[in-house]
Amino acid sequence: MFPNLDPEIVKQDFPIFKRKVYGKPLTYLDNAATTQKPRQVVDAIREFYQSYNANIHRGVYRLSIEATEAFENSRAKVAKFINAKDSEVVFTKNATEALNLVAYSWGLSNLKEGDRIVLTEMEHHSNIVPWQLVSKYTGVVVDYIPIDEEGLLVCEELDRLLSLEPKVVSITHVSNVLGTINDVKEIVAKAHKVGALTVVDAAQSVPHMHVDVKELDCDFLAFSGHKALGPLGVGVLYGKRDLLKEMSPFLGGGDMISRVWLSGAEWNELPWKFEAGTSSVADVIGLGAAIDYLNSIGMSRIRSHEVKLTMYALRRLSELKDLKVYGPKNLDKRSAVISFNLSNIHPHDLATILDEEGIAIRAGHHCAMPLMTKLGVAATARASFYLYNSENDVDILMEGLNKAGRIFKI
Ligand code: C6P
Repeated sequence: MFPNLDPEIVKQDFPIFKRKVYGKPLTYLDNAATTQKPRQVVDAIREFYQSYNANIHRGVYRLSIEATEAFENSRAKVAKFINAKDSEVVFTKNATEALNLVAYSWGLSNLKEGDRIVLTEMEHHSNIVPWQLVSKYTGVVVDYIPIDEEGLLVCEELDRLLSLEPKVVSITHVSNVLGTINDVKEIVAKAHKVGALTVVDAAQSVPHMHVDVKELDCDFLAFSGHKALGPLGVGVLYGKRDLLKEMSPFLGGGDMISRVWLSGAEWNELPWKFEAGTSSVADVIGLGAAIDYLNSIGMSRIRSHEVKLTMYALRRLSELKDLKVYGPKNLDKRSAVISFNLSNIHPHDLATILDEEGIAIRAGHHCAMPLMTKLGVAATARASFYLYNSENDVDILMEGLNKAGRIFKI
């Protein structure tokens, strides 16, 4: 057994926690939106620009060779992290672009009017709108698996929708609002039984728990580097090699071709076929450093730290009367994301009061408007934790919420 993770020690690796917000320490609880970056990631990016900044896959000179090696080395790290082959890891701008890549490149060539796609009511807009666009272009029908009172998928409805033999099942691994962890492995197995292609939005899972694409057996999986300690501007699409091979490119341009004539072009090998134009090289290298950092701590330690912290936060939040928490009660089925509403205080007012205390939470619809409609609210407040958050951060949040309660006289 590894010793428990000590968030106060972890915090020392994150320069941002040295700053003050309105003269107070920063209490950062918006990790589902983006995470802070450790010194090791910032250093890797600085090192690239200071020592070997060059374009990749093009130059035969030393700097370009070093940049290409570092870039491809990051790919290998990402591949190992999720148990994929290097050629199955495509770098994109973010999870959103990765999901759009599947919808456009696979969806538009393989779907036709009357076909069905299954999503869930808890999806982020990034896993709804691309499929709605595909529906507009092709006439496919989009079905949604409903959620129950606790924010869990209704299994009977999943089975009913699968009996209609959809061509695609695209679901989130972890909800960015409810924190629900879906049993992706089981859903993928069921979807494959009816011949559906499976897509997993892993934006909120890969940074927080061990995710193995072979074990899940999903066809595609998407996530963003910036939610996993990496820099903004780089995301990942994993795809099974045979599927990626058959697909047309998403974007055309430099680097994604092997030959071009005036009358046509031949595509590059995988994965470069899907990486048109100059990549965000420094960010990819920074993501590699982020993965090294996560590995040095260990994903299972991160997950167990978050489970304990979520349990503590839920217990402390339950002290507040008139506070409604959304999402599953069972901690095995929830991540370190807690959405809530305090009495009738608007989440934006709440977030503003907390901000004065140096506390960063998110308030709004969280890019999940259909889910807000289902929950019967316009918005929620949301605190989301990561490896550097501690019980002390939860206590500071509680003080802030108590202050808001006093201001609004609840
Ligand atoms: N959710 C949040 O505050 P991008 O923007 O492409 O890096 O990630 C999109 C995305 C896709 N799926 C899920 C489940 C997500 O949570 C997100 C991003 C952020 O909840 C920003 S809206």
